Amino acid sequence: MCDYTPTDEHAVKLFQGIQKRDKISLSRAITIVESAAEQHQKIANELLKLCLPYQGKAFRISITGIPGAGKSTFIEALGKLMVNEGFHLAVLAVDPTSTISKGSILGDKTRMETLSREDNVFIRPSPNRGMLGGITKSTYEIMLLFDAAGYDYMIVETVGVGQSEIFIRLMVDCFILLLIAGAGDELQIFKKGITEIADIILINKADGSNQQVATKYAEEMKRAIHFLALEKSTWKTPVFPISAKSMWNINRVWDTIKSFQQQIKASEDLKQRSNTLKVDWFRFLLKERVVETFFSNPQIKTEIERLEKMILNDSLSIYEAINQALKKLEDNS
Ligand SMILES: Nc1nc2c(ncn2[C@@H]2O[C@H](COP(=O)(O)OP(=O)(O)O)[C@@H](O)[C@H]2O)c(=O)[nH]1
Ligand SMILES: [Mg+2]
Repeated sequence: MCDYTPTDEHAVKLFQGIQKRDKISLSRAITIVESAAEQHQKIANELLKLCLPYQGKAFRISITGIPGAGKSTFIEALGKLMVNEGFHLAVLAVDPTSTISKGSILGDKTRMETLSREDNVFIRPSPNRGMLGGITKSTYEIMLLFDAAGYDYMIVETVGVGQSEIFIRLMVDCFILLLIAGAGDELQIFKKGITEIADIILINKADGSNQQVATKYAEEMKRAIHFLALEKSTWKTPVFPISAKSMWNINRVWDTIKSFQQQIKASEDLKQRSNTLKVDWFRFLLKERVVETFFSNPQIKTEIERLEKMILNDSLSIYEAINQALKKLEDNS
């Protein structure tokens, strides 16, 4: 299956554990992939090479919405249906408390207590380092580990902030937007064009006295986006109300996901989109890596400090300082 000859024993051991879907091996592997330490990166590279032939095995879903929209509650509800049908599920959860607690013990509260007890489910709370609302540079690589572990579905929970939605969209097969009626924020989301990149839009908390409002809001949004996306692809983004808490319409979401999955297989334009997204994501990560390599170089760091001092005492223009910093990069290479 894989003609790559591995050299690192540690990576091979982890890989074997991952293939058995051993949760401890998976957790360790994720920690290594996320680590910036040089010896870890070496193992991570070996490990990811071993996993590469399995890329794309699992169907990738993202759930995006503002904090409090009910993403975790929804994942727990949907996850139950997946598990009931015998599927294996991996979740990357964003923990809203982890920014406050700075990754302390509170960071384990993902509010998916029932789901996390299932044998066929693996939940990893994201350390949320602030980049792109829960998405980190390692997210794509972690997904590759899940592919190798033979998960059928993976769900990434993300908080929609700024430009992050676009990057999340690049990484998954199915982008689900979770909104709540009357939050005010969704208007802003709407304007930013996020609805155009969503594959499924759900209006959550459609229960009790809120059900009518949520249903009306879903109808309005459906009309608006279908009007905007006249000649989009073969897929017409479904919009409907749900209640994650009372499990209302969650079956309908699950059915919609499955039919979207079928459509991706069958339709050329959706396949094409997925390939474009892969290349875009590669370019994005490459840019990130270039910036990181540049700023972590000790000589460049020293040079930048020197240049900043000169900018502050007006002995150098910003433009000239940029040229000098880049010159340092050329000298180093
Ligand atoms: N009434 C109602 N409350 C919900 C629903 N889904 C989530 N909640 C509540 O909304 C709050 C935030 O939910 P959570 O899943 O943590 O949101 P997240 O920040 O988007 O992950 C919690 O108090 C949930 O119990 C729902 O469908 N109906
Ligand atoms: Mg959450």
